[in-house]
Order: sequence, then C-alpha cells, then structure tokens
Amino acid sequence: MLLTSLHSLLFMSTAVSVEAAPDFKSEAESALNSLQKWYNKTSGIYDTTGWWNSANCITVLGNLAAVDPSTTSIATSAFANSLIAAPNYNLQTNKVVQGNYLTRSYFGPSIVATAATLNPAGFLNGYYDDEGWWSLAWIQAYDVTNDTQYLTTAANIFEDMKNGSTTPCSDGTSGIWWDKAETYVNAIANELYLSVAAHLANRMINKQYYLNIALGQWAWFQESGMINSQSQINDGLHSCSNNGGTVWSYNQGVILGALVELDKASPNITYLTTAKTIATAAIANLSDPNSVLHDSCEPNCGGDGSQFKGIFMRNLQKLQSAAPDPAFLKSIGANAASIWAYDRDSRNELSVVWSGPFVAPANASTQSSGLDALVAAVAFQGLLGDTIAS
Ligand SMILES: *[C@@H]1O[C@H](CO)[C@@H](O)[C@H](O)[C@H]1NC(C)=O
Ligand SMILES: *[C@@H]1O[C@H](CO)[C@@H](O)[C@H](O)[C@H]1NC(C)=O
Ligand SMILES: *[C@@H]1O[C@H](CO)[C@@H](O)[C@H](O)[C@H]1NC(C)=O
Ligand SMILES: *[C@@H]1O[C@H](CO)[C@@H](O)[C@H](O)[C@H]1NC(C)=O
Ligand SMILES: *[C@@H]1O[C@H](CO)[C@@H](O)[C@H](O)[C@H]1NC(C)=O
Ligand SMILES: CC(=O)N[C@H]1CO[C@H](CO)[C@@H](O)[C@@H]1O
Repeated sequence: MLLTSLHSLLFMSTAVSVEAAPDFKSEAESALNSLQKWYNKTSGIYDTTGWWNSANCITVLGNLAAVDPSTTSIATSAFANSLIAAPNYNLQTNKVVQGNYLTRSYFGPSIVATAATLNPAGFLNGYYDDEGWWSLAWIQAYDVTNDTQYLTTAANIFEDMKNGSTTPCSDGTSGIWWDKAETYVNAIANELYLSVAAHLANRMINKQYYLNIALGQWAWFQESGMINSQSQINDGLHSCSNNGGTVWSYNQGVILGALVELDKASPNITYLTTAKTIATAAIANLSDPNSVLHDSCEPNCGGDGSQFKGIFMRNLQKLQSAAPDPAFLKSIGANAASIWAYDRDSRNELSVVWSGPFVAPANASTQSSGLDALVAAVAFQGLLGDTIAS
C-alpha cells in the first residue's frame, strides 16, 4: 500500500504511467557525490562528522561499490588515502553516558605521531565500539579490493578489542567493556565484537581462532539479558542486567550482519531465525505507519544518533541476502523511496528524519546514513521494482 502510494507520488507527473521503480542506482550515485564533498583528503575523515561516523562513511563507500562497481574507484582511492591519513587525525574523544544518551566532547587532536606508513595502532582509541566500526570498515575495504593490508589492519584492531573482556559480567573471553575507562557494558560494543570476530573467521587463515571467539561471544550475548522479552535489544547493562535503555535502531542492526557472518562461518539455522526475529521486531517497533524507520531522538539526534538508522539498513540488506523476507524488502524499499522523496534538498543532501521534511543542514553523518538505505535498495533493485509496481 505504502509503496504504491510512494510510487504514485514519485510518478504523479507522468501522464502515461509506465510502472517502474525509482532508479535507486542513480539516486545512490548522486547521494555519493554529495557525501564525498565532505571527504577531507588531508584528514582522511569526513568534515562535519566524527571519528566513528567516518568509519561508517568509509563502510558505505565499500558497500555501494559492491553493488555498483562504477563507483569502485571513488571507494578505493578513499580507502588508500584514509588508511594512511586518518590515524594522524584520530581525535581522542571523551564520551560520557548520561541516562540513556551518549554525549561526547572533543579533546583532540591527540598527540599521535605523524605516520608515513601503515599504523594500525592509529585506529585505536578509548572506545571499543569506535574500534569495531573501523575494523568493519577495513573488512569492507578488503572485500572490495582483496588488498590484505586492510584485512591485517582490521585484525590488529580486533586484538585490541579483546582486551575489553574484563568486565564483571564477562566470562573471561566474552563480553567486553564499551570503554577503556571501564564505565559501561553496552550492546553496541558487544555486537561489534561479535560481528568483527565472525567476519574475520570467514576471511582469515586462522579461522578457528576467530570462530571460537565469535561462538563464545554469541552465547554470552544471549545470556547477558540485553535482548529483551520482545526480541529487542536495549542499550546496555546495569549491574550485569538489562538496563532498560533506549532501543536504538543500530543495536537491532549490527547483530543481523554478525549472525549472517556467524552462520556462514559455522552454519546453524538458529542464527538466521534469531536474526529474523530481531529484525521483524525492530521493523514493527521502529517504523511509522508508512514503514519509515525512526529513532526516538529525532530530529535532534546529535552526532551519534544521526548515524543509527543507516546501520540498521546496511545490516538488514545482509540479512535479506541470506534469509529473504518480503517484510525486509518492503522496509528497504519504503525507506529508500521516502528518503529520496521527502528527506532531500536540491543538492541531493539527505537529512536525519527519513519521513521528511528535510532538516538543514545535512552533514556527512545524515548523508552516509541515508545512503546506506539507498545502497540496500540498489542491492534489490529488481525485486523492488516488482514490489513497488504491484
Ligand atoms: C580538512 O582537515 C584538515 C585537518 O583537520 C583541516 O585543517 C581542514 O580545515 C579541513 N578542510 C576543510 C575543508 O574543512
Ligand atoms: C577478489 O577475489 C575474488 C575471489 O578470488 C574475485 O572473485 C574478485 O574478482 C577479486 N576482486 C578484485 C577487485 O580483485
Ligand atoms: C591490548 O591488546 C594489544 C594487542 O594484543 C596488546 O599489545 C596490548 O598490550 C593490550 N593492552 C592492554 C592494556 O592490555
Ligand atoms: C545450533 O544452535 C543451538 C542454539 O545455540 C544449539 O542448541 C544447537 O546445538 C546448535 N546445533 C548444532 C548442530 O550445533
Ligand atoms: C548532523 O546532523 C544531525 C541531524 O540534524 C545533528 O543532530 C548533528 O548534530 C549533526 N552533526 C554535527 C557534527 O554537527
Ligand atoms: C511497542 C511495540 O510495538 N512492541 C512490539 C515490538 O515487536 C514485538 C515483536 O514483533 C511485538 O510483540 C511488540 O508488540
């Protein structure tokens, strides 16, 4: 229904209507061009957004290149540049947990020696989640290029994440802190730890090493209480029990890609059925009547929250590839179409509220997040054509 009405809206001016889906590929390419206006070659990260968001911007470049090879050279030149340049601009941030919110203030730039050569340590900071985002970005770069220096960088970052497994809720190897100051055990750091381990198990020669960590981490995560009785993942733990924190879209997302990779590394149907249950609950709980996703922070999501929905879409795309479901397809198509129709300005910049109206100014965080949804739609362009036209 929704898709039909979006379709009528998009094609209202066409007198003789030929049923066709939006051309998500050309839309994604336009949104990519707008995103890259914020890419800073000197810093290797994106102006107008933060360190961990920049890892997600790099990730979406790779994810788009994977479904639209005509954009590959934009991605590969950014990968090569950021691998060297970004560590020099690795701002050491200080994030403070306030209630359910994470706020951050910048203390940078830190004293990081100018590195003329590959410096994996330069992607480490005080937060295990930030490290996980960069590790996933470099795994995506490896997938697009086959260049092992990216995979090595990702694996080196992962070794540092392992140091986080000293929380009172940990079992010695599973369950990590959010931060090196050891103030909080949350969902995002632990989902990323699982996801990176599972991705590495599928790509590194010493598969079993990573697989054992991933299996242990998934067993721990399920026992941790972070997944509530409605199959939704709250923000984190307090005294090793679910803290009832906000159900953010990204926490319903990272787990999906993690379980798809875990299933690939060590097939067990329970991984995909659990992922489908979590995705279904997230779509039911976080979508408006037009199937458009929202986080509760909108429109004032700050530097972090404006990234979240795209992360859900990126991982829903992976789940849809591994375990297709018409409801997932519908969510991908509805969000991509709504962003383009209602949440875009004349420069093809995309903002934080996907149902619109456009909230100025957009920035590299809102842009890359919206682009994640368009990329997911590119991946299923053929199927979405049918869905939208029906
Ligand atoms: C790019 O980053 C460098 C280093 O942080 C900064 O000095 C410069 O102003 C940035 N460029 C723009 C256009 O913001
Ligand atoms: C990467 O390797 C895979 C598997 O060998 C191959 O199919 C693909 O074409 C390669 N991609 C590049 C960019 O070399
Ligand atoms: C964390 O892990 C790295 C990589 O294994 C190691 O070199 C480093 O000493 C560890 N740091 C701490 C504080 O344990
Ligand atoms: C699959 O996972 C379930 C749930 O963790 C477990 O009980 C079962 O033993 C696993 N099956 C196999 C074949 O490993
Ligand atoms: C990016 O845009 C969002 C949504 O408008 C805003 O909340 C956030 O503060 C912006 N980020 C930065 C770093 O200004
Ligand atoms: C508030 C709300 O919409 N809760 C729903 C979340 O999703 C689960 C699983 O689909 C439903 O059972 C809840 O009713």
